[in-house]
Amino acid sequence: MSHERDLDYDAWLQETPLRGLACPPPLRALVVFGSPSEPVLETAAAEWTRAVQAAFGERPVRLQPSLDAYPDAPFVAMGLVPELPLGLRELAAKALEAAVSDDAYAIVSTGGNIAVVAHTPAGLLYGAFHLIRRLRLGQPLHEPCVSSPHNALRMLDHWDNADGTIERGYAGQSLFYRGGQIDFDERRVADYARLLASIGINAIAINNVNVHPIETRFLTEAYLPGIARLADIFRRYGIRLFLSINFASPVDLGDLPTADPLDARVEAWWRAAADRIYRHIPDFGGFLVKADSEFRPGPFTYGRDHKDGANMLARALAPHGGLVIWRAFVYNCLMDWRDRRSDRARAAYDHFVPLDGLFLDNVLIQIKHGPIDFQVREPVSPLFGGLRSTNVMLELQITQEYTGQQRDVCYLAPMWKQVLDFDTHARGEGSTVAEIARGALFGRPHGGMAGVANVGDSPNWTGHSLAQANLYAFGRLAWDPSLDPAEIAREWAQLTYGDEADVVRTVEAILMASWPAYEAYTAPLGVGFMVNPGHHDGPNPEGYEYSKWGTYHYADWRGIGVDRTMATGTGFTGQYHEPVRSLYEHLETCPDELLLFFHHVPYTHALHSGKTVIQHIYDTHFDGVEAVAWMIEAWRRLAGRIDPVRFERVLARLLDQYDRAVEWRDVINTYFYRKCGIPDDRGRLIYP
Ligand code: GCV
Repeated sequence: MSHERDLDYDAWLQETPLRGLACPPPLRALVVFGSPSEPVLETAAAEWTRAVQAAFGERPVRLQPSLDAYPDAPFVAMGLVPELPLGLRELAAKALEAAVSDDAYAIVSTGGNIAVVAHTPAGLLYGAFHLIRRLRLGQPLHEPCVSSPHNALRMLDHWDNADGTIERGYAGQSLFYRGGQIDFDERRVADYARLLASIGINAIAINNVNVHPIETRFLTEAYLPGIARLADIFRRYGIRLFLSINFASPVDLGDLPTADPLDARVEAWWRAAADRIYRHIPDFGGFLVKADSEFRPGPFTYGRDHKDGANMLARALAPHGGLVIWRAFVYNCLMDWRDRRSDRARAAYDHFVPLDGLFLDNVLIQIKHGPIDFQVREPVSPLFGGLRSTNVMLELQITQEYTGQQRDVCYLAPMWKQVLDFDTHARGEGSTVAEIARGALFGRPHGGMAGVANVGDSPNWTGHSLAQANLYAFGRLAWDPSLDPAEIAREWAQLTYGDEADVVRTVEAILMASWPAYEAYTAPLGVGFMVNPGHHDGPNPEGYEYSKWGTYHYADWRGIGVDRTMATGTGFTGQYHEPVRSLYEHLETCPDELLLFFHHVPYTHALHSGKTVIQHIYDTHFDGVEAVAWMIEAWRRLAGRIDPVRFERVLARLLDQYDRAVEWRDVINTYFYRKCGIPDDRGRLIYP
């Protein structure tokens, strides 16, 4: 694919010349201190060289490193600390003194030279991308800085299937598979890996957590050579490969009559499987496991629990340094809507808190950010702060399953930021999800963040071009959760569309308006799940109301919402620490945006905003459509200032979004009007 044809392919690593700028002298030369046979270090040098050449049309001269003398001409250096010449080595060691992570880097400036320094090749790669970002953003290149990732694991979970489809994928087919085979375009996968490395991603699970018969065979000699070729590509960009596994593999592959985790034959089987994988992929990351969840097999079949299952796999991987990432998305998906006492929101906590402290040190429990399932608004899962002696990881959904399916723009960073900043009070004030997920709050050896990937083989990776911002923001927040989502949006807009101030401001404004808009025209006040069953797109207020999935809102002619209080409801609020528990327990203090998640109230209930629930519903649904109309107008004003291909692609999506928002507005408003018969106090058209 040629770059002229589709600039979206380069995403935030655009290669357009930086017009009007002469190449600053140090950028004309590059000197690398480190073993030339180290592939990640070579990637760092190659990326920097490529970026300078693209920006100025000049390829930096590669100078030979010397431990005794600096080159005469000014230069950019990239080097591993022990390999640096003495003066620079001391400077680098000092700069990196406080940085605990192997992935940390520093930029130091010596005379007119700029040096990117790190303890590891991966650190250098992240440093190189930082310098590239500065170059494209027009920031001072010499400014000293040191950066260390907040999370050790910064991971993408692909829900790709071997047949080439992607579960909840909205951007084409898999980049890795076709027709049941490992089948990929090497160049494309490498381009993907560099996008990921540029935002600090260092781990990738390449197959769906729902593991089907073909992917079950990924552990065998039939598939491992192909998987190893993928691992080779990602390795060059500092990314370790993980596989999702089927807990029943020993049975499904026909080797054993049981998958009981306490059966010695089963343990030996997994040990052999791990040994085999590591023969092909020496730096294999480990297993991602969905067990006893949504009909996936797991230890429950044998009367065992999650700890038995996870620890058995952990013992198999431990000799190789591998990890087990065990998902907490476990609930009864055969519920009865008639039973008002049972509550899916409680499930993860009820399953896992009794096992706290019993998991081995190379197990992490991966927790979805909310207690239900990636809705446009949910409270934070109380499992954060509930587990104290277990490694945990935060799972976010970059792919927009419930947030517009990459047909609607919905920039998710502001939502993620609220999750990361949420104070669980598990150890008093300041016990944020960000500190828990990284492992710091409870002094855990492992932690991190995983995002369910939103890419496929579509030419612009993500279907909706603006959905690239979500992938970008995920990586940036996983590296540094203190970043401001608006700043990330601005940065992304400038890197992607160039530095015309008006373009950057407008794209930022559209992105920042998009999550509130999506929430406004879809499900109100934290109630969630008013979508069509199965594909989860579009309005269907009772799509799941009488189903087995446990996602009910209990709307009747008087009111709506789920009573999850301890006083009169399911007791879910009791899973939080004080003062969060009381905040949610009481109607008077429960935040408006989560009201219907925690309480069942009449339509005439007055919110803190002063509006009644029903008037809030009507108003937000009209406002949400207006917000989309505003986005279209704002985007249209950028005509001629963004290349036509990218401009038209986004415009088409926004126009489609308008129709979808109207559909949501009318279905939801009519639904509630029919339920309660209360008219809109502003007399707008609500279909009877
Ligand atoms: C991969 C939701 C999604 C499923 C997904 C599941 C999970 O239920 O709709 O597609 O399965 O979550 O996270 O395991």
